Amino acid sequence: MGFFDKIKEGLAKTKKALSNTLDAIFIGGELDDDFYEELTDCLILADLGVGTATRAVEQLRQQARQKRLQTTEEGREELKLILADMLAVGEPRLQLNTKPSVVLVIGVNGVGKTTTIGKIATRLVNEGKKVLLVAGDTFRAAAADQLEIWAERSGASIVRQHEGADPASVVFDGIQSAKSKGVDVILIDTAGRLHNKQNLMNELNKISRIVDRELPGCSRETLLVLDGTTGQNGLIQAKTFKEIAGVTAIALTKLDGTAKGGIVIAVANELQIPVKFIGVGEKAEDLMPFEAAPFVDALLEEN
Ligand SMILES: Nc1nc2c(ncn2[C@@H]2O[C@H](COP(=O)(O)OP(=O)(O)O)[C@@H](O)[C@H]2O)c(=O)[nH]1
Ligand SMILES: [Mg+2]
Repeated sequence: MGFFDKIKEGLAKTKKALSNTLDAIFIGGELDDDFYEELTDCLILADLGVGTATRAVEQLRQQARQKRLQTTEEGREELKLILADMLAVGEPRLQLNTKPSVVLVIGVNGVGKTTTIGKIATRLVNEGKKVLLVAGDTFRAAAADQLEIWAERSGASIVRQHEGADPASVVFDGIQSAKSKGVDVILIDTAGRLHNKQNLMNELNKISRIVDRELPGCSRETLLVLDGTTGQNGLIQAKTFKEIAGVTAIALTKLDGTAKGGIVIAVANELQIPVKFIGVGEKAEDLMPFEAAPFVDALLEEN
């Protein structure tokens, strides 16, 4: 299945929720106040959020005036460009330029961190990279067991310790192992106990210091995983993580399970952090490197 079709499938619920309204708005009308008003409502319905939806429609009004657009069909094409532009913040791909590189994966419990790590590992191994998973979620033994299954499935190696171990110490072990085995990418899983913000911040800072000390100058990404089904709540979570951890990339999971796929645009636009992956299912192949233009095409195309 091609990229575009897979996005469409992943966005099926969103598209179903939007399709009647979108087609009613876009087919055969004029770019008048009613159109802009209905469009704003429709984008809010898709979970762009009031701020982002209003901004997008305001830009569309301006462009329509400047470019003398006449029809709603032209409006649709212009809106695609505007939304794609809103999504274009920062580097679209993980920057993994050193050997090893490090991806620290953070986010609250249940959003899909471990699964996303497994999926990314699968991709990287398929690209011929040597990948090591670090079981930094030591809160429950089951967390490391789950990561171990993904290691086996993907062909990555894993470093884990006992339940309750200091995550920074697991990371330290992981880095030593990576150095001795010539690993290309280290993916670090963490526990996301956001209800204890200070603890979480201390834990992530400690991990960060170990990485700095043991791998000075390495390429590193802090990937925040957000559950797409939590909509605007996820955005609030994201702001907190941005504050405590210096997030460089976002993975939005479970887009297959929500009618509110527009959250992707809200997240990128409000946080000014690039969405680098979207999750559209539970299997290894259900993670897509994010691409703005086809995403927006799929969202807004005629049904
Ligand atoms: N439908 C769907 N389920 C997902 C996706 N990503 C993760 N999940 C499921 O979400 C649940 C929690 O995932 P997990 O990786 O354990 O979350 P963690 O606590 O953040 O590590 C699991 O049942 C996953 O299979 C996705 O993109 N789509
Ligand atoms: Mg987990």
